[in-house]
Amino acid sequence: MNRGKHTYQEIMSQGQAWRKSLDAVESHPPDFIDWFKKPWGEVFFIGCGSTYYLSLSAATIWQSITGQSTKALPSSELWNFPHSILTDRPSMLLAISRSGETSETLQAIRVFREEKGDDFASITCYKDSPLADISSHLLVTQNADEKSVAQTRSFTSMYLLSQYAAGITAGDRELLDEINTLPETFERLVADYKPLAKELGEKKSLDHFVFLGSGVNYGLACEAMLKMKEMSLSISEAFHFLEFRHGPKSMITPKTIVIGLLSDSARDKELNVLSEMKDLGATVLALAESGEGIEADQIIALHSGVGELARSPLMLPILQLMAYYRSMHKGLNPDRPKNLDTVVKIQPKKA
Ligand code: F1P
Repeated sequence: MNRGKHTYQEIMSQGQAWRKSLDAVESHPPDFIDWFKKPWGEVFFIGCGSTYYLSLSAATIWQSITGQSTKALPSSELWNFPHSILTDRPSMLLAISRSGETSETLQAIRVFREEKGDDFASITCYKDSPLADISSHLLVTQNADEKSVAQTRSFTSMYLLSQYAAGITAGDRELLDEINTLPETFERLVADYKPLAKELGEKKSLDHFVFLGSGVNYGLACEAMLKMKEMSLSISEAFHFLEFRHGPKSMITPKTIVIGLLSDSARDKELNVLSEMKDLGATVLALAESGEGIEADQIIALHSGVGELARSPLMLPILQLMAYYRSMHKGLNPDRPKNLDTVVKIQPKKA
């Protein structure tokens, strides 16, 4: 058995997948840009698991640069509680799904269409899927489909397309130019920090992984937490940076590693949290644009040269690798995590 072969290949090919997806949308821009630009009263991003976490970060970017009021929700919330979510304001829905087959996402779209009509768009990795079939406004990644259960290159490629969609909607050429530099930065980052991902992933003395992020980085902290759980069956949690002080820090032991995805906007406050956790005995890993002024056990300096919204996909690859190496070191198969399926399909109850 070639344990972990697919996961490793999918993580390492992310830069190429990003390049292909960006080149494809830039050479054939979607014909519904004007529809994106309508004066929506509310924009909703939905997804499940990884794609819900993607939605959290994508919604932050969308609102920050388009100015449209934007929320992210698990698909199941919109499906089951539409009246506590939808209002009479003109609303656009953006559904994200790697497979394009997840029942909750398809059901949420059905409910949205019943309540609000056909103003929805989708981002997926599969152009031949039930989601793609019903979506007249569709963005599809290139070379980002996966054999593994846990999303890696599919996540970041769909996330890049959401950044692209926000950029064209806002007419923000700077953001579009910035995301175009990410594939190259990815290659450098992985070359520089793969050994650190292996070292930390294989550290037997760690048994509790805490991922902290705020603003655009919160959804990414959640996704890193999910990767560690799915691939390596380790106790992992994610919190908004400053929320960690409000109770969860009581769980810190010498076996805890606190991994901080630092923003620019709240950097000083986030650094204070990391110092405090270090004083409480945790190992601290910081990911930031630069390592200047950071006191941590280890630092991953992105040196992307772009703004915090554009650079955010770069937070993930080294953390995905850390989860991969931990899984391999524990003798598990990261391609096929325990108890999980690639797609969750809810079967109707038999009468
Ligand atoms: C979402 C998802 C994944 C998870 C698992 C089950 O699927 O929840 O995040 O890792 O594989 O499916 P999708 O709607 O994005 O295809």
